[in-house]
Amino acid sequence: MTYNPLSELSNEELRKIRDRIRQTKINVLLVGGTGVGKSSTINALFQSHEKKSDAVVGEGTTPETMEIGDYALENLVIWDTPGLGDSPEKDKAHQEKIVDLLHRKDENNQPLIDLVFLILDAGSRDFSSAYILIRDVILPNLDESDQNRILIGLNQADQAMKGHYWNKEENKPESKLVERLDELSQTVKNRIKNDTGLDIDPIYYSAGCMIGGEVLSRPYNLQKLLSFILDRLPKKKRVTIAFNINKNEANFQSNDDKDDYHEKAEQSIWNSIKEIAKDITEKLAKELGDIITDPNNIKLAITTLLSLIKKAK
Ligand SMILES: Nc1nc2c(ncn2[C@@H]2O[C@H](COP(=O)(O)OP(=O)(O)OP(=O)(O)O)[C@@H](O)[C@H]2O)c(=O)[nH]1
Ligand SMILES: [Mg+2]
Repeated sequence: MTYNPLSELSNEELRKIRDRIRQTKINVLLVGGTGVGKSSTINALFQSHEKKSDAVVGEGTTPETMEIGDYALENLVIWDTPGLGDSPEKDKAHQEKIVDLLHRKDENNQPLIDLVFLILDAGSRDFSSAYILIRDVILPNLDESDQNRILIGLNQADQAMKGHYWNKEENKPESKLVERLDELSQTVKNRIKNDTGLDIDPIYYSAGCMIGGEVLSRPYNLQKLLSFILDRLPKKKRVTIAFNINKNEANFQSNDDKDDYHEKAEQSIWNSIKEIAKDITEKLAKELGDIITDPNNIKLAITTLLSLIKKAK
């Protein structure tokens, strides 16, 4: 028998938690120039998102995909806006779409968009259209209380110096590239602070690159990115992300060592589950709190809970 940290919870309690999670939707608005790696980022982070219709229809999908389809694909909505910067006319139309989305409300009359994820290409020198987008399009259309909903990613960290100083074997930047990436993050941060007064720390990462099944570069700092995404979502919604994470754990292995991003994300998801439980009963929240006295058990508790919830249809 494997150890089940949640064996003391009743089916009734699990069902209630499941129903809350099922009712939750996360909407992410993805913005950025053409080819910065918006699609690659989403595919690396999340479970076969682009196969949404396949998974829902169920034709030719594995049972696993179907299972996720029941929860994840219905619960995580990515608004992948077409790349900006192609032409002024097209940009104007895209901007209108962004403004419209930012003003939409969900069924609880809360802003529909939980997170605005702006992706930049770390290899680029010119971020002027991104600065304009934040200053003139995104910020004026967000309530002041929602300004922490913006996340900036600097993708293609491996290519920030045209591929130089990227240690392929260890899959991480050499010190010269780290310096460049830190400098770049600081420049973007300062500029946005100057323009808008907003404090945002951009995260540099690589979504990785696969062409024709061949891995040309592996993902980097994705677990860090994930933990920052979780941080910016409303607390009770964070657990929903857990259903959507890409099962390919290798994608999340290489990260900078400034923090333990796996632990951070697990903690965040567990707290989210406890917040949901608190809404059900204080007693349930306390039970969950009592279950985990050893932080090393959090991961197991989350996995167990998620699989129990999936089974308890
Ligand atoms: N080396 C490297 N290549 C990357 C990375 N991320 C994306 N790419 C490559 O960059 C190209 C563009 O990536 P996409 O994900 O299609 O970019 P996009 O932003 O969705 O592009 P549009 O939808 O056309 O605006 C692809 O060839 C990717 O494989 C990365 O982190 N490193
Ligand atoms: Mg794309």
